[in-house]
Amino acid sequence: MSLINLIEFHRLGDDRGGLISLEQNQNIPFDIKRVYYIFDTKKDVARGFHAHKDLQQVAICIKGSCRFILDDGVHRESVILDKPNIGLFINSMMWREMHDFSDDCVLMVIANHHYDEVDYIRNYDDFLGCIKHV
Ligand code: T46
Repeated sequence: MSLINLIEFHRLGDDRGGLISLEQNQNIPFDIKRVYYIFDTKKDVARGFHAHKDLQQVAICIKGSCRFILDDGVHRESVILDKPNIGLFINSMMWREMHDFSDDCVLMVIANHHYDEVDYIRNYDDFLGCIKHV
């Protein structure tokens, strides 16, 4: 089974412009507790390099593009996000890296919990250790 789980959002725009609506437990598959966005990124500076013990998220590149790597400790897959109507579902216990940000990238992330540093696993070996104990 692929690690890349994409959600296609219905486009509600018309000849005045684009419009996409995100609703909890409708096209976003969880209760929405937090939204954050990453911008003013640098092309050669990668981000992420962590997993979350419990957090589920949907990442949407609402402008520009970036590349995600997802890694479940066994398989590693890559996907380019470059469409505002496509969301990448990122489950808990999934190592993620973000690379190749375009200059104009705006990456919006919807999360099912408030920010909690305790939920992060920021060391890859620790992540592998946790996977083995699941
Ligand atoms: C993720 C990927 C896709 C907060 O205080 N509140 C927040 O809601 C977030 C997301 C971050 N922060 C703080 C924690 C760090 O001191 O902002 C700083 C930068 O966060 P971090 O280095 O974790 O950022 P990224 O871009 O590596 O990862 C982020 C999310 O943190 C993470 O959950 O899955 O985007």
